[in-house]
Amino acid sequence: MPRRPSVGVAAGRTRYLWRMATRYPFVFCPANRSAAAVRQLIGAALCLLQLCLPALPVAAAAQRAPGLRVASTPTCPVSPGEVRVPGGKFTMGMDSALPEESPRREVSVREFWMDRTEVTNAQFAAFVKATGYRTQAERGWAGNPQVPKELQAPGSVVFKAPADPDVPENSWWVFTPGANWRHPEGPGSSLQGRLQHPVVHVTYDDALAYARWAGRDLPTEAEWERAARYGKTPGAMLEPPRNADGTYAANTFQGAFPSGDTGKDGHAGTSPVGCYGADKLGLYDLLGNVWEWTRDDYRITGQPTDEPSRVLKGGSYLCSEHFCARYRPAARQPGTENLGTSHIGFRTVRRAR
Ligand SMILES: [Ca+2]
Repeated sequence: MPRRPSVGVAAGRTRYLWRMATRYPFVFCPANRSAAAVRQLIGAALCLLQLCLPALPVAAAAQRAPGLRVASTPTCPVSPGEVRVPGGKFTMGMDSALPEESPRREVSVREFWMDRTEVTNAQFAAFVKATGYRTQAERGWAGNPQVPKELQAPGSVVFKAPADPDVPENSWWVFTPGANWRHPEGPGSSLQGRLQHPVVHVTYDDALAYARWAGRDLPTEAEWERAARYGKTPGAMLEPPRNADGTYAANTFQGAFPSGDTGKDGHAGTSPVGCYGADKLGLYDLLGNVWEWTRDDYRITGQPTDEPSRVLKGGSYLCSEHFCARYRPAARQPGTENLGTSHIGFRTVRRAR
């Protein structure tokens, strides 16, 4: 049985995370589409184990974590704004990859305009300055009947890569009091050097509030996948994102997951938006960097749905070829609506009236 913490906020938060993890076992967990079933089961078990550890002192540890190093390049040459995504019929989903991507089916979307990049910390700061908005992680969960009182303190879930490879693989994700978009690794961390990185630790409602303020919306899953598939070859639907010359086309994870992010693609942890070149539509970072919220409810056949979840798309800087591998257009996973993490962000869309 997983070890249970004994006291305080950490214990309560752990129960909440445990409930989500057992319901949506891949919310925080990597999966290897090419691994044997037994390896997937072991991986899932380790993920569940790590969610049962108490919160740890974070700031100093996070600064040591290879996966959380601040990128050395503060900005990349990209303009803000939007690009037009043509409407039409297209094939969505896959039958030859992960089960949740099936069935492969033909759908159609109307034309829309999508943010060229993920919403950055600078853009989110402008929204907060204009509106005084406080995110869920800053407010906490007081009064939410779904969250036990002892774990309603403000905070968020932070990926903490073990600096020492001998550290047991059971502390990758830690609920961190005080973590939020301003303090991505918790107290002691800041946005210094990261204003052009995608905002993280935002819930679905936080993202939607920003979109509404901007006069826009979050994409549906079909819209997001239409954009991500546009102009790509069938082979690109299964392979890691690469340019024609073999260089990296997205910010993903290289090395031994979870402790050995080498940053071979130029960045360990999140990167400034726009560092990996635009796709055929002119969009950046649809794959990799951070997962992106969509409007669609996430349904899991045969599992309870009392923890509202939305579809996340695109994978993140934590997706490697050996774990996760969800840096593909059809890949998807659930995100619990009222909980952000250090690898979930968003971008917005505008539709014709
Ligand atoms: Ca990377």
